[in-house]
Amino acid sequence: MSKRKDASTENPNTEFCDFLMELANYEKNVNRMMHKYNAYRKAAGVLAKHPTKITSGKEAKALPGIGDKIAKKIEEFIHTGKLQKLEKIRASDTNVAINELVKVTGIGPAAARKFVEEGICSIEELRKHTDKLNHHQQIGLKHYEDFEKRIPREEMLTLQEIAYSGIAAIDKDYTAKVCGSFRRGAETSGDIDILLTHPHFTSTSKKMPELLKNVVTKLEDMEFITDRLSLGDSKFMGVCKLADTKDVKHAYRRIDIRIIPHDQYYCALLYFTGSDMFNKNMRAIAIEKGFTLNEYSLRPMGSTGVPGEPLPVTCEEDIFDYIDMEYKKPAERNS
Ligand code: 8DG
Ligand code: CA
Ligand code: CA
Repeated sequence: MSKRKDASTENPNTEFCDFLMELANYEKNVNRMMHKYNAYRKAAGVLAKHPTKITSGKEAKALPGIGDKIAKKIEEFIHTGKLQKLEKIRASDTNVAINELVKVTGIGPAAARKFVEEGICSIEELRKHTDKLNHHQQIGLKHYEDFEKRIPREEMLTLQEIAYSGIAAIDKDYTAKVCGSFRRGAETSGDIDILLTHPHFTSTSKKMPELLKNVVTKLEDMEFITDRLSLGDSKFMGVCKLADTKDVKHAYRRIDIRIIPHDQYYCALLYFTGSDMFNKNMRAIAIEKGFTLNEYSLRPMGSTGVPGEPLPVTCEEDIFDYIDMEYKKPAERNS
């Protein structure tokens, strides 16, 4: 049986998508212009789905999500094989340095710029100045190479099994679910995203931070979680790893665990399954239909523009039903 082709080789517009994503990351990491970041990503997403190779700026502009400015860039790229704007961006040492430093978890655009201003312009330089890094950034740097690697689905399945068994051993009433790209069926994932809920914890009950802390401690005792990056009442960010055998050395992996009030679980499950482009599109549809949708709830919008009470939701399908959208399985939510 032939292997399924890589998605990138199937996309005739890969070159356009690549330069749009490079511009997107530049706007996010260097300029902190999230609107531009989102506009470039949206255009790249539209082109990634387009079945034929775009042959002019005009053709691109006819697609939803592609405006005048992006169409002009596509036109320039078609005619010259490159983009002046991108050449300039790549020629700036500051831009290149910021783009490198933000790859370390815990270093955002602002921290990266600060390091660059202090003359710390590369991962190698950072390693000489670990005293300037906070705990999260130090762990991020320590496992930098591992965190850059994506996690094969096979390994995700093993990681899931260990996490689930640890959680069930504390209290069988927990519900835990690995979401993110894994739940969408991805062949590789960037990290492990676990949602946790418990019937005793609801949006109207008191906070129950021990529900999350107990899970983290248990997974540490099992030597599954190896480091904490941050632990709040509702969100844990950390590091985990499979036990090495004499033949196999495993990589350190990023893991996020969130505890969700029981009545908000399905809105959170939908949100944290993503993709985030899918979420943006679904939220826009919800607004068109007179609702407001976020990671906590789905609420009807009153005529005064004030959202009403959260609607009862007992599964993901309910959310699609309310906004009159055809149900999409997680594997169909990749863009
Ligand atoms: P990956 O880890 O395999 O690279 O992809 P992912 O699982 O889809 O992305 P993620 O960054 O781990 O985020 C998990 C889900 O959270 C994502 O699929 C959708 C949701 N999400 C948004 N917006 C954002 C956001 O701004 N940041 C993060 N971290 N997650 C977001 O919808
Ligand atoms: Ca993920
Ligand atoms: Ca994540």
